[in-house]
Amino acid sequence: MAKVTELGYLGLSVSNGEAWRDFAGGIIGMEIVDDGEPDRFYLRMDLWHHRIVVHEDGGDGLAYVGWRVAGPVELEEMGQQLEAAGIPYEVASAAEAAERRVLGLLKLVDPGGNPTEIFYAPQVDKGKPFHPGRPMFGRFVTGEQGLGHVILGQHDDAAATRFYRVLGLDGAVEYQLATPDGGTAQPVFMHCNERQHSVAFGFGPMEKRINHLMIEYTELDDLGLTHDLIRQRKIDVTLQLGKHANDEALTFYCANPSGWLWEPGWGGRTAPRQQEHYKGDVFGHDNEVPGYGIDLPLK
Ligand code: MBD
Ligand code: FE
Repeated sequence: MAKVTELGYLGLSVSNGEAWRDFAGGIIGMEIVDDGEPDRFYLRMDLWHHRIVVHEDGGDGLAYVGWRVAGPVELEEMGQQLEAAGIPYEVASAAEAAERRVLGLLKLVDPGGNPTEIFYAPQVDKGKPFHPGRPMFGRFVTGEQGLGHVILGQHDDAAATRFYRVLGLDGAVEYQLATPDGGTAQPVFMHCNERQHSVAFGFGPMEKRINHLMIEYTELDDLGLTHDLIRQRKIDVTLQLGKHANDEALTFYCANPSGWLWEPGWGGRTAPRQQEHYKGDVFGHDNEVPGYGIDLPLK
C-alpha cells in the first residue's frame, strides 16, 4: 500500500498580498519568493522552492493541500488505491505539475470538499540557502515531518477518517471534550510521519475550509520573538500560549491577514506508536479573542 509521507505544500487564497508578505515574512520568518508571476508569490521554509503558494485572487482561505508520496511508483499505486476505494481523482497534466514545481500530481477532493493534491518530487533549490524574512535564531521544523499541520473542516468525521486512511495516514479520536451545549466533541488527529499530527478535524462547524496551520520552530526563542511581534502589532491572539496533550508542543494561535489562524509552536514530541486519548490539555491555551473557531475548553 502506498502512503503519503508528509504534508508537503499548501495553496492559500488571499485578498491582501502586502499584509501577507509582512505577516509570513516579517513576523513568522518565512522567505518571500517572487518568480515574476503577477497573481502569486511563494513562502519558503527550507530548501524547497516553496512550501506555501500565496494566490492573490481575492479569496481568503485554503486553496489546496499537497500531500507527498515517495516517487512515481507510489503515485501510481496511490491512484489504484483511490480507484479501489471509489474516490474520484484526476491525473494532472505536465503543465499543472510544473506549476506546482513537482514532477507528478493527482488532484482530488476530500469528503469535506477540501481540494487535495498528491505529488512526488518537489523542486529543491539546493544552491539557494534559506534566507528568513526576519532574523531567526534557528529554523523551521520541516524535513521528514513536512511543513506543519492543518485543521480542516469536515461534515462527516468518519468519512474523513476513512479518506485519510486510504491516503495512508494513521490516527483516530484523541480528545473527548465537553461542549457548551452539553455534547461531546471528539476531534480526530492523523499522522503520516514523526510529526504527531499532520491533519485534524472534528471541532464542530467551521466558517472556512481551514481553521489553522501549525508551523514549528527548532528554537524556543523564535517562538518568543514571534509572540513579541504579534503582541507589538496588536494582532488577535485567540488562544494564549499553552501546551497540547497530544503533540506536547508549546504554541499559541494568532489571526493571519485572511482572518483564519496560524499556530506557531516549538518543542513538539513525535507521534507515539500507540493511540492515546485525552480529556484536556496540559496548561494554557486560554481563549482570549473568541469567534475564530475552536473555542472549546481544552482543559
Ligand atoms: C492541536 O494542534 C490543536 O490545534 C488542538 C486544537 C488540539 C490539540 C492539538
Ligand atoms: Fe493545532
